[in-house]
Amino acid sequence: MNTLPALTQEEIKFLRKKATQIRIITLEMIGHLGVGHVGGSLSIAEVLSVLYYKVMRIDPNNPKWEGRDRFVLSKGHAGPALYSVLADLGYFPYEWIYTLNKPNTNLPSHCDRLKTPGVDMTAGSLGQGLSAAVGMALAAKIKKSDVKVYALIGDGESQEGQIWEAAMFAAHNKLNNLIAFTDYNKMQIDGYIHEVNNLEPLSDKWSSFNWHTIEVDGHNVEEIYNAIREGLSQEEKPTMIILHTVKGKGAFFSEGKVTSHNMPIKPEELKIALTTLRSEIEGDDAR
Ligand SMILES: Cc1ncc(C[n+]2csc(CCOP(=O)(O)OP(=O)(O)O)c2C)c(N)n1
Ligand SMILES: [Mg+2]
Repeated sequence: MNTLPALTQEEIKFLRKKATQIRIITLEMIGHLGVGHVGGSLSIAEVLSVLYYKVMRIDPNNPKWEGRDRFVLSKGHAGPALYSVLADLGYFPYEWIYTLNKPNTNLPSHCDRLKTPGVDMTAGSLGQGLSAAVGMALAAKIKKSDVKVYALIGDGESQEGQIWEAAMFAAHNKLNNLIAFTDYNKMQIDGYIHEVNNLEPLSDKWSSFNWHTIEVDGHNVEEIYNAIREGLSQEEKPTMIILHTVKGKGAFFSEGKVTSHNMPIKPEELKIALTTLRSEIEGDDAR
């Protein structure tokens, strides 16, 4: 059943601000290291904001709580965006962000559930995370638990065959406790999706695999939230929410650029980008 109330204007403002904060922390983290997966991290700030600050049942003080909702970042190279949220929520000391991908770090470039408190699934080998999420959702059904499972895949990742095997199995098992998102930023590591291996018609594909499918502006927190509400009210089907996004969103050196996939950040560029994002937050507060 749909148990989420509609968002208030205050909540919308709060979630937008959190998305900007996620971008700030992500850039600080990658900027401190000097290089990283900027593009695919910045494109998912809004969906992470909605999930972690409004939708998911979680307890940052108890990351292994059996009754928590699960989140699988199947496109595990976007780890820095997830770490930003987890750091902000206090899953681990904030200073850890300055250890990203360094020797002996707890924040590796790609997500590792054995290293980072709050990370529910190890990922990085594209195509596998959705299968793990399907297994988690099936396990919850078998245990008659009300745990919900959320999974985020990339559009380039959707070119992996394993995604479609997982899609078929989730629908077969009527996993209405599973909500997945596609970060449809139209780019992968080697270039534009439609040039490498076209996914269209993507929405029709998911529908024909028997998923409830919704397309939204992936940078609009209200649209994302309402799509999740719709997904949670499904009685028979898993839900795929296709997020139309812009790779590298929010920083002048990365926004809309294929080169943002894994890029260096110069200190002077970082400074300018952070100033712009911080002024957005102040502007938002003034509205
Ligand atoms: C199985 C597998 N093949 C190749 C790679 C190398 N790889 C890392 S990221 C990436 C592109 C992913 O594109 P997409 O899913 O669109 O990610 P995003 O645009 O969100 O960064 C590739 C091919 C990988 N990690 N796993
Ligand atoms: Mg992509």
